[in-house]
Amino acid sequence: MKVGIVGLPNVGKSTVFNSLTRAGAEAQNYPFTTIDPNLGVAAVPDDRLVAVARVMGSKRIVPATIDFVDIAGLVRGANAGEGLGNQFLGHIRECDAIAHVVRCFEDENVVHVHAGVDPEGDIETIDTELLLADLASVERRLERIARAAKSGDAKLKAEAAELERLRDHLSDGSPARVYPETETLAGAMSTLITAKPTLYVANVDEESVAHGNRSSSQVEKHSRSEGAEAVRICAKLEAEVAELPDDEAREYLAMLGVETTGFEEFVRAAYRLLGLVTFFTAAEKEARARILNEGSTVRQAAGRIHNDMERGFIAAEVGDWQDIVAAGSWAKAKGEAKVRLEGRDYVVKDGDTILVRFNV
Ligand SMILES: Nc1nc2c(ncn2[C@@H]2O[C@H](COP(=O)(O)OP(=O)(O)OP(=O)(O)O)[C@@H](O)[C@H]2O)c(=O)[nH]1
Ligand SMILES: [Mg+2]
Repeated sequence: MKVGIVGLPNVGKSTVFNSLTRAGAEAQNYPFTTIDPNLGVAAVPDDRLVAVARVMGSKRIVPATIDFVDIAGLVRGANAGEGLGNQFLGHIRECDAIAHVVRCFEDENVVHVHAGVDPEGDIETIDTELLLADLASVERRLERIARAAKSGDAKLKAEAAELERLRDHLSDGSPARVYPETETLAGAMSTLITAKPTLYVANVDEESVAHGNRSSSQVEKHSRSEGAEAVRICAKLEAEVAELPDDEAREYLAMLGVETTGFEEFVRAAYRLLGLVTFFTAAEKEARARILNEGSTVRQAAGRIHNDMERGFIAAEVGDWQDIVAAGSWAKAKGEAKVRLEGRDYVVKDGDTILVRFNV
């Protein structure tokens, strides 16, 4: 899974990126600190995996990961070449989801590129730029397809007609994600930024992490109106916490009245937004968590582990992580009938621990 971080310049995108990936990207108090995109990987924190690894005697723990890309800030007029962000939107087109960072913290020392802290206005500015970028991309594709369709190819003609409708839809100011899905447009849609699920990140002050503030409420309201997800984090605090050992981090957060790190919230929201589940595999060598689309079968899950396992799939032993941990070992869980043998069409549930039987 890959998430692209967007937002105005100087709102804390790189700080958020650092808090998620511990990648140490440059975050400074001036717009356009980020020029070349930062790429980083975040390990998904999961206490369940640690517990499973312990009872399975696994030597190594390999968490699920999420890739992040942090690009230059977008400004009003980006589509017409203003600022820098527009050049890097290609990186966002490859992503599965967008994290839209919105400034919700007051700090007179940190320059705001437009009028001042104004979440609604900021979101609209970014949305407009993303929409215009998509519109330009659809127009380019339409031109290409329409030219090719002159050969009389029925499929190309159909796509050209659909693209015209999509262009009009975007021109009216509606994002691609609310355009009805069609097979003809699948290719075009996969590259459109406004077609991607969006997670708003309200970047608040330390004091507002626990209960939010007026600005973060606006972001939450906006996100609800779109059926999107919103999380509240203090990026600056998170970036500091990310540098601490786990137990110290929790203690520090507890002092501020926060139970989980913003990153944990972020991951949970991303899972809800994208409809994801986690499953575990565990043996002596390693215990591993993997991300899967909700509704996937155990055979598809096997394919995430290895292609051969999907091809030669016979059956899978499946147990809920909690039952395995309570039993104390895989063998004991089996003895207590907590491990079931499932066929290829079994739909994997969040927290399943899976042992695949397959033919090579
Ligand atoms: N007070 C406060 N300052 C913050 C917070 N988050 C980020 N900042 C500061 O805001 C400034 C900009 O942060 P960056 O992470 O570089 O912002 P950016 O969005 O990546 O900026 P560009 O790359 O220039 O577009 C830095 O000085 C940060 O320390 C926060 O939650 N509170
Ligand atoms: Mg930056």
